[in-house]
Amino acid sequence: MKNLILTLMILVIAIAIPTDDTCGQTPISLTFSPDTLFAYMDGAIDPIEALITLSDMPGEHTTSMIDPTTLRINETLLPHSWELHIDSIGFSPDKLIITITANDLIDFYAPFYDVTYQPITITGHYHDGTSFEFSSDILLRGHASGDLNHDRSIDILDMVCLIRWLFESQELPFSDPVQADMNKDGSTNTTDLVALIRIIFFK
Ligand SMILES: [Ca+2]
Ligand SMILES: [Ca+2]
Repeated sequence: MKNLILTLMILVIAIAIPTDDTCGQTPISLTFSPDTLFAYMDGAIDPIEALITLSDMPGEHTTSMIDPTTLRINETLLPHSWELHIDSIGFSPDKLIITITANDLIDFYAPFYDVTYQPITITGHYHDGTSFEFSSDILLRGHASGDLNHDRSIDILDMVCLIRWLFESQELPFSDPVQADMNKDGSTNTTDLVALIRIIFFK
C-alpha cells in the first residue's frame, strides 16, 4: 500500500513539474526587430538596420557585464553599434540592443526560398572573461522557388522565362539566376527546366 501511495505521489509531482529543461532558471530573452527578414531587403539601396535585443542573462550575469566589442552574430558578423538600457528602478531587466546590417544577415542565409526558420547564434564574452553563446531561430521569407518573374505564382510564364534564358540568352527578369536553380545543385540548366515543368503541369 505504501508503495502504491509513493508511486502515485511521484506521478503527481512528475505531472506538476514544468516540461521545460531550464530547471526553473529564467531563459534568456532574445528578440529581433524586424521579426521577419525578407530576401528582397538585400536589394535595398540603403542598408537596413536590424536590432537584436538581449535581456535576462542566465546565472549571475547581466547585459551590462557584456563586453560589446566581443559580440559576434553567427560567429562572423560584427554589430555596428550597441546600446545598453539599464533600469535603475529595477522593474525590468537590463537589456542590450545590438544593431546590425540586415543586408549582411540576409547574405549569410541566402539563397533561401519561401518561409523558413534558420538558427542564429550570438556569441561573446562578459567583462570578467566568461564566454557565452545564445541561440535562437530567425524567421526568413525568401522568394518562391521557381517564381522567375516575381509575380508570386509559378506558372507557364516562368517556364517561358527560363526557356528564353537557356536557349535564347535572354536575361531573366531578376538579377540572380540562382532563383532558377530548381534542384539546388548550384547551376541552372535544362534539368531545372524539367523540374519547373513538372511543378507547373504535374504538381
Ligand atoms: Ca511567376
Ligand atoms: Ca540546377
